[in-house]
Amino acid sequence: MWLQSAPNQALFRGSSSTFYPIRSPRLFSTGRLPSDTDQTEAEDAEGGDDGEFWDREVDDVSNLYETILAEIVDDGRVGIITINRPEVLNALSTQVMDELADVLQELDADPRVKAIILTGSGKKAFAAGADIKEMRDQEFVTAYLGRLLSGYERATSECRTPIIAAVNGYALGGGCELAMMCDIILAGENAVFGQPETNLGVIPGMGGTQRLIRAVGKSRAMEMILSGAHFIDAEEAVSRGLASRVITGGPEKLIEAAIDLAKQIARLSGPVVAMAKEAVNSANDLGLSEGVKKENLFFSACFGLYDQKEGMSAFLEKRKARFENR
Ligand code: CO8
Repeated sequence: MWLQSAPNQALFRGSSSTFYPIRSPRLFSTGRLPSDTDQTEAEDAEGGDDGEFWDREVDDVSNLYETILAEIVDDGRVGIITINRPEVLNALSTQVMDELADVLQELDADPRVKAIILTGSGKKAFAAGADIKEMRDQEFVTAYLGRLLSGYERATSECRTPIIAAVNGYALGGGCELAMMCDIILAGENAVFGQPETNLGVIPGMGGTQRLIRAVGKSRAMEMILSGAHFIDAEEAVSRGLASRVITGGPEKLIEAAIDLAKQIARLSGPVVAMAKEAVNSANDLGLSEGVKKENLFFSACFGLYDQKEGMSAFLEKRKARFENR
């Protein structure tokens, strides 16, 4: 688990893009998680959001992962997961998928983390698909009974925290599927989405046949999957609704935009955002009337929250809401 002891390699991306050692909120010497109120008071006392809050007495944390980097930014509210195999265009090996599933579970379980960003390292790829070298010698029985590369499906479907894919470069095969399993896709100007599996004698294996058709329509999805070609660039991805925005200016700008978006989500009430996410995702799983019923139930549930009273009172009193995630 990444929030436990070992030589410190994990990184903390400060507001100025400097890297600092992670100061894990789980390891506060008080043995409890600080609430947002604690944090705001601490920030106020220390003159703002400059990271000093995290310099209180805590243990350093390590990153036990070998194929991904895990970072915490925005004072613990935003997690960034970077697939870190640039030499093979971030190909998704079993180890990558296991580590992704594991860190995602960790971040989702951390009550301070309100949004998660998933990206790939280097300038060329988000992920160029499952690791072909690793897959080549698989047999049917080992792939089927071993649930080859299937851990992430569970990890994302059970994740209540919003996940933003920052897609820089190739998102092919499993990489495209991985991006589509996230809640929002931001496309760097060089993003390329495609499902070239048929070229390799296989078909998409992580939801591509189901999610691509919903994202780009049957004809375009069929064209891509059956031909293994005719990839989608960033502009087309946005025009078809596969991605929400194109971010120009390179990988740094893309990450900045993803962090800005994550921060906007993170300042809201955690349970409200989680219910909104689940309600929207239900549209893919349920029929219209069942989906609307579920939405209505969640909507009603919001009125049991302190944050609903706070949000509406703040609006009427013309002040900023201070949500407490309850
Ligand atoms: N697996 C393993 N290695 C890869 C992969 C991959 N998917 N993609 C690239 N690499 C390696 C290359 O072998 C190369 O390594 P080396 O330097 O040792 O030769 C290195 O990355 C750089 O790649 P290229 O030299 O090919 O770079 P180019 O800029 O010339 O081309 C491409 C970039 C077009 C992206 C090209 O690398 C390519 O076509 N890659 C394969 C794309 C692909 O077919 N992806 C689908 C894989 S199958 C799949 O994803 C099934 C999903 C099933 C579900 C799994 C869930 C995770």
